[in-house]
Amino acid sequence: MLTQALNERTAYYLQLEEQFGAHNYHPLPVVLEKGEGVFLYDVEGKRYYDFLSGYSAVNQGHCHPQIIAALIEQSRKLTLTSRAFHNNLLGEYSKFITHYFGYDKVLPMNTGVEGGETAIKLARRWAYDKKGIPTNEAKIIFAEGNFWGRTLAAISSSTDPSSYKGFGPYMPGFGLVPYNNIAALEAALQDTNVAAFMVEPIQGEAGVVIPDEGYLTAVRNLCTEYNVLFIADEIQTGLARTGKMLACDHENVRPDILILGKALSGGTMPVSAVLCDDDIMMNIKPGEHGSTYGGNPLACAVAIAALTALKDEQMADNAEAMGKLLREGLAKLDSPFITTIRGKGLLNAIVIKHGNPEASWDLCLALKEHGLLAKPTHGDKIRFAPPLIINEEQIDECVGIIHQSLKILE
Ligand code: IF1
Repeated sequence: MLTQALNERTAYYLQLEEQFGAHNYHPLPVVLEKGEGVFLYDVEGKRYYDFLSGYSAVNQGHCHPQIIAALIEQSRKLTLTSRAFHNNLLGEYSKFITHYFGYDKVLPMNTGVEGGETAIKLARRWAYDKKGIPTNEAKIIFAEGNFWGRTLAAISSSTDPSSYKGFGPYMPGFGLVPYNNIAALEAALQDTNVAAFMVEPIQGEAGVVIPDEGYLTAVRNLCTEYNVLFIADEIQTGLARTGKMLACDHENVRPDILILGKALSGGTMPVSAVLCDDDIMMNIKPGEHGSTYGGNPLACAVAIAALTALKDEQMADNAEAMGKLLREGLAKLDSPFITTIRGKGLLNAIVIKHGNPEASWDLCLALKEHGLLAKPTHGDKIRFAPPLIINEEQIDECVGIIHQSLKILE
């Protein structure tokens, strides 16, 4: 275990969190106070490349000028009306985002997990009202290794004990199939009570697991064949992260229900959205679903700015190009400690092999010392997911930082 003397200010903030906050996270010992574009700054004034991007919420870069401008301007005018009344932004935003992604309707929520909950409620309702599944018999199938949040429903579909263990009883009506396994999905769809298959086009939390080419196409075809809804959780993979606006665009497939979150607000506030066509959306009637903050005018203004920035600055194309450069640069390092380099666009992960089980944590501490922030997951994996505005020169510098930091493992 690498130990370092902590600066006084850093130690002060760590101690506050330690004493007064729940211990439900294990962050790197760095205290950030400022962000700008691809950079973060700590309370000691040190600058870092951000290779996490708020788990892909900050695709547009920290404090993106147009997003912040929209946030400030709208926050001076009107922030929340509740859905008891109309506001002059919800309609404009609904038109904007449905045209942007090509769906009839949007249902606005806040966090990603609420987007998932909403999609599942829509699927269940569709199953009863349209597909004719007997009341309370609808099943939702998920892929093993899925992650869609921390609510009781979300952990009920989880195969990760650290997510679900000790929080039962669990939500009934959920089933699992292995990820990237079409035969297993087809077998599960033989059950006529299946309403939907909910899946991430690339599994994020599982360690950036990319399915075989053709998987999403096959999922689409099977769902159509068996009259089952295809729900794509693009909360992490969507919004240009993987080199296309949606990860489903890599195979030109259109999910029946699309869930977005994270970068929909460019990291400024929780904004999520569920998109689908009328046949699914119109089964939910007034009073049957919603949230106090969902569709608030501040969120609407911010989301329009966040989506506009993605297209105006061609962030999908940049993610595609910079992702290739990053993976090529990492491969050229030819490190004996990196067994795998994988990813699409700027959603990447490396797998570390080392005798010391703390190796990836130690590597992240070394990266921090050299000015790059990344976080280990599942022990041996490190995600490399910088904001999508990173340029070639910066990628080169970051590969250099990674090269230098790997020496700690020798
Ligand atoms: C945490 C990882 C990322 C998600 C997908 C829904 C949600 C998420 C595909 C829920 C959230 C998070 C939450 C964050 C860690 C994180 C994560 F490390 F688990 F794998 F992003 F990579 N669908 N992902 O990835 O969205 O309700 O959180 O807004 O600390 O739990 P949320």
